[in-house]
Amino acid sequence: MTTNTCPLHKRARRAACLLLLLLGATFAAGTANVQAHEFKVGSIEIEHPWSRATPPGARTGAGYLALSNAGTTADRLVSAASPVAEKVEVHEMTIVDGVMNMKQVAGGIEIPAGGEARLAPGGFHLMLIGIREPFKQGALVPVTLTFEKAGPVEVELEVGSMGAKEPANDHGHGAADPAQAH
Ligand SMILES: [Cu+2]
Repeated sequence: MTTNTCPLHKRARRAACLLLLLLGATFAAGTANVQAHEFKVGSIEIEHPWSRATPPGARTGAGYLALSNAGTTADRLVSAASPVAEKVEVHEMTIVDGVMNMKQVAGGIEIPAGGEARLAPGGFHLMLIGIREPFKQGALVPVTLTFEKAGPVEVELEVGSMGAKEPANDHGHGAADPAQAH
């Protein structure tokens, strides 16, 4: 289920990446923009890490991202941490008899050799527990991901709207057009 690739989503993502590349070519500072959404460590690539805005007083936030492994051996996302949360756990959401449940994933999430793993609403996610302040739309939340083989890497979760179902990949008018937010 987690290795499925939604073609629509992928197309949107590709369009967003293309847009970022174009922006990068236009502005000298654009490089920083590109790197904010694509991270790499060893043979692992982390694409568009994102989160959702949290209501005032919320104690937890979630993190979503896509992982791909260009290497010839499998790797695992084993842990995560963030300076803005007391701890970060790798969770899986399941629905059992219509009841939504989530639990910590023992042993982390495998990214097969040449394959990918997806942390997305309704499935695997990062759970940031004990967040120090609400996540605001448009903010970047720093998270360190640690892979069994590739080691640690710092990424930033781009905070979307409270009900966002996918990353705010339309960098053309996301923050400038709040009417787009649900
Ligand atoms: Cu969770």
